[in-house]
Amino acid sequence: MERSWLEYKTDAWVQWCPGCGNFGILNALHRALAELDIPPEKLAIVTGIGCSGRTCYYVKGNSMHSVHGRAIPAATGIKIANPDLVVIAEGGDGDMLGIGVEHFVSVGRRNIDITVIVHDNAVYGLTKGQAGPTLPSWWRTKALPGPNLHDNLNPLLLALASGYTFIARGYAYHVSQTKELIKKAIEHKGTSLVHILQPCPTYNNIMTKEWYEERIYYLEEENPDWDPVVTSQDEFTKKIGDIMGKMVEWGARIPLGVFYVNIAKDTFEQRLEKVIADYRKYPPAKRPVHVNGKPLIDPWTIFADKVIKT
Ligand SMILES: Cc1ncc(C[n+]2csc(CCOP(=O)(O)OP(=O)(O)O)c2C)c(N)n1
Ligand code: SF4
Ligand SMILES: [Mg+2]
Repeated sequence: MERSWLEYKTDAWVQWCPGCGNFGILNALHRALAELDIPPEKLAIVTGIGCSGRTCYYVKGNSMHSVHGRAIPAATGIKIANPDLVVIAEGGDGDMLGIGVEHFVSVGRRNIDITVIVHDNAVYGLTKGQAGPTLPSWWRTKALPGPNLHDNLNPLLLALASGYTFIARGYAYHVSQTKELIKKAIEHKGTSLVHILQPCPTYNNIMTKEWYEERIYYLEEENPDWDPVVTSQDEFTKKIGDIMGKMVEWGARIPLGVFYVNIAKDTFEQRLEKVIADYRKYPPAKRPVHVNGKPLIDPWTIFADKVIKT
């Protein structure tokens, strides 16, 4: 029997402003999990801090509300400890691309099989609308005392340079298209990014629903031959110019869809298997710690040389 997305909904009161793009992202995630038939007990969702960070309370599964910018390292630890789980790290533009940007970069070098979802409203919503790392320079959203003096970074290019092997962009109010992107990202073996443009009607009075909807288009609709899949270094060299060309397109027109998929790289789990023979069978979370109640390891022997003898 097919699962209903309602199985992933919790009873928690959703504390977002009316009209917030986060509602669309949450619904897309619920529907993606249902369509992929992921049992809640097989899901681990880790969020950062921010309005977007509250998502972990609204999705049924194993969840962790981590520290600001630290969803990715927590998700990495969970995935390495138990590679049978579907692991999602989720947070805002400030969380993932500001305070947590070093983790956003480092996870790409590992190509660990987790999905990173960024809710990008270009502001720090929870703390009342300061400029986020994706707000263009000289723009002044309504809570700023003056124009933004920082340049904006490009999350897609940063992910590509960091080694992510799946990179997509969606739009929060297009629930079914965003659901499809999240499904593809979860199914991909390796580190995947779904960057989601998310209107914040309370603090971002420039990048509104109307503003986005005048600009967005889907790559495969305009380019029926669009093929973002790379299976070898040669194919990477051939295709990367077009892929990066689409990644930098931003302004009058903003492309959405899957930009890049690399299936030629080992995941971190595969790399671990090469050095730890029984890693798949006994990952850290499944290693036996006792036989008939008798610990296999005596903790006192581990710490023996640390114990101060009096
Ligand atoms: C270490 C630390 N520094 C600062 C804060 C304050 N803080 C909470 S959320 C946030 C930014 C949220 O912005 P974003 O990640 O874009 O999420 P949004 O609220 O827009 O979804 C900040 C600076 C914090 N909680 N912890
Ligand atoms: S402040 Fe913005 S991002 Fe936060 S809940 Fe309200 S509309 Fe959404
Ligand atoms: Mg934000």
